[in-house]
Amino acid sequence: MELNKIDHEIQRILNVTRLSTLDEMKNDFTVEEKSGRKDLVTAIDKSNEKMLVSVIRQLDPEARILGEEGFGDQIDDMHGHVWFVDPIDGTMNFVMQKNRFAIMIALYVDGKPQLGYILDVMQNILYHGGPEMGVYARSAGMVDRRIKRPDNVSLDNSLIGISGPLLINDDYNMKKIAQTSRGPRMYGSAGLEFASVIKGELSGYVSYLKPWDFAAGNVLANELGLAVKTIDGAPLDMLSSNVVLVATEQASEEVIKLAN
Ligand code: 2AM
Ligand code: CA
Ligand code: CA
Ligand code: CA
Repeated sequence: MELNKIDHEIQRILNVTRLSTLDEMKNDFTVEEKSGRKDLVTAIDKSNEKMLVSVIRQLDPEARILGEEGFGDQIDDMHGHVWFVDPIDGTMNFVMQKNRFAIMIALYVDGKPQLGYILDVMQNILYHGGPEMGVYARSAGMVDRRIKRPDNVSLDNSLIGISGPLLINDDYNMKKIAQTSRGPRMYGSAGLEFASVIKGELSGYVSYLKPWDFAAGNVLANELGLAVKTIDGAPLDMLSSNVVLVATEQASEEVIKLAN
């Protein structure tokens, strides 16, 4: 199937998944601890992932799918069509706030970013795009609005997103990085923090993340000329955990210098 037809179908299924999420949220749903009380999964994470995986398989017979909750495939290399699915990004926010969470999908072909989607469920804003296509945000009932490349702002003139654990533990000199900025921000959804960097609300975002947390944001950030690297300044490994930094060129250089 052509890329733009796949794109259209993914946008459609994201909306279906959003509606079923809103519906299931009205009733009680199971919440389980994964590694502990700060790491949760709900029945809705699981049902979303099952639905998205089954639709992607129908759309793209070549698909190999890496999903957080394990309903996809075991993936050891980036050959061919590799999809990433995060059925609810910000599960803690979802459980505690019923707000500030996203559904994310990304497609890479032979390791190259192709399509990325971050759906802010409660605001009903879809961030999407890919190489040579541009990056767009679409609010409910509106047309796509093109997102332009954010200004190359410096750390001292901007806000920076830093994940809770990194800042609390002062890993990689994060307190100093926060002090150098105009202030740290902490949203609890990697997808929505990537979206804030893409919109130019934050000069950067840094967090320890898994592939499904950064795959979609990486597609969109790349297309807008933002730097996406590990905190050491190395390229991301798409198949393992990374301390990810997405930032303007200027802020990226400054953060990497302060962190190492
Ligand atoms: P998740 O909700 O899909 O698990 C803040 O917790 C952000 O970091 C969320 O986007 C969350 O994604 C992600 N994250 C990555 N690893 C995490 C972990 N071990 N515990 C909690 N959140 C994690
Ligand atoms: Ca999780
Ligand atoms: Ca996530
Ligand atoms: Ca998740």
